[in-house]
Amino acid sequence: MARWSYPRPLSSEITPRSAWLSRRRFVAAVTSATVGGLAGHAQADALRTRPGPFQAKETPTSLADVTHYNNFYEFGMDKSDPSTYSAAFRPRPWTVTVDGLVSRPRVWDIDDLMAAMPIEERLYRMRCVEAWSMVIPWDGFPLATLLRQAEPLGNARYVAFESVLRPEQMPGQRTGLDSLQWPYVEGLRLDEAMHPLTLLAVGLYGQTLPTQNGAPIRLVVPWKYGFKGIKSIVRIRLVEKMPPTTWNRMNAAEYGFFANVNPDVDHPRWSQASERIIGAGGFFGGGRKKTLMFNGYGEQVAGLYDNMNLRTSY
Ligand SMILES: Nc1nc2c(c(=O)[nH]1)N[C@H]1C(S)=C(S)[C@@H](COP(=O)(O)O)O[C@H]1N2
Ligand SMILES: [Mo]
Repeated sequence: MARWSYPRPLSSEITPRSAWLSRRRFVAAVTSATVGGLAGHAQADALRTRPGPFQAKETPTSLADVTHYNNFYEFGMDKSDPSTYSAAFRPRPWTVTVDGLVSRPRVWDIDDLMAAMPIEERLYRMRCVEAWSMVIPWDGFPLATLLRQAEPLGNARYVAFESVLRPEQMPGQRTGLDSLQWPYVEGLRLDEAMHPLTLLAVGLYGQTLPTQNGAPIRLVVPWKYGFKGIKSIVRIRLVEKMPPTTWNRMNAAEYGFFANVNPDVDHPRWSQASERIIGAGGFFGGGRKKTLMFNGYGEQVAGLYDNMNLRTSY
């Protein structure tokens, strides 16, 4: 990976949480020129958001960790690769196609989409399948709002998502990660997709999404392992059959379609009973906690799985 020669972001571009908190008080008044380039890369602009429901109680992970400890294999396999190698990625112009089993298919320009949707800020816990976690203030809108506009047909049962395929800007798509079969794809059952917790994020910490976090638009499903949160989405398709998903296709024994956070069902190679909290307390003690069923969102989502055996449907 070292042969890629993208510029590294300067540490001066990284804003600590304290600066974010004070900035939030006047964020509506500042121009994008003032806040441009805060986290990650050039496209960051202030977003107009309003506080949404579902606020986690935990302290948010620092903006530096949220933007420098990432999984985004299109930009490499190490946690630092996405922030390093995504600088040349251009999330404009961009369209998101909503089609398949709907009455009103549409190709949305991303800016029209962001203007049409009410953007809320929601502090969500995120749990990666690799047994670490963060708490991230996402800015986005419910996926349900977009799907309702498309008017799903009666035979639509699942939603299939597709990431952008752009090897000229995504070095990981040019290397030997063949088994992933680009583009990255993901899916949800329609009732999961319509759940009010399921978010399409267009920003975090009050600014447009940094490239390494999935600019310009990505999925966030907080009761599922992080790999369900597909980044840089170009297509959302309503379908009848359960769609293929990237990690399940690569290794079905290790990564299921549902991928609900579940401390009682271990990954074949490690325990899911606890998680390392990124940015808290280092490796010795302090920075771990017990993992909660559905990542702590059981009250909201357990009913979706009443008739399912979550040991076999993992
Ligand atoms: N297109 C795409 N989306 C992706 C991934 C990826 O490699 N490619 N990685 C997933 C995984 S494994 C995780 S944990 C989250 C990480 O999101 P973050 O870097 O914003 O924390 O993105 C998910 N979405
Ligand atoms: Mo992950």
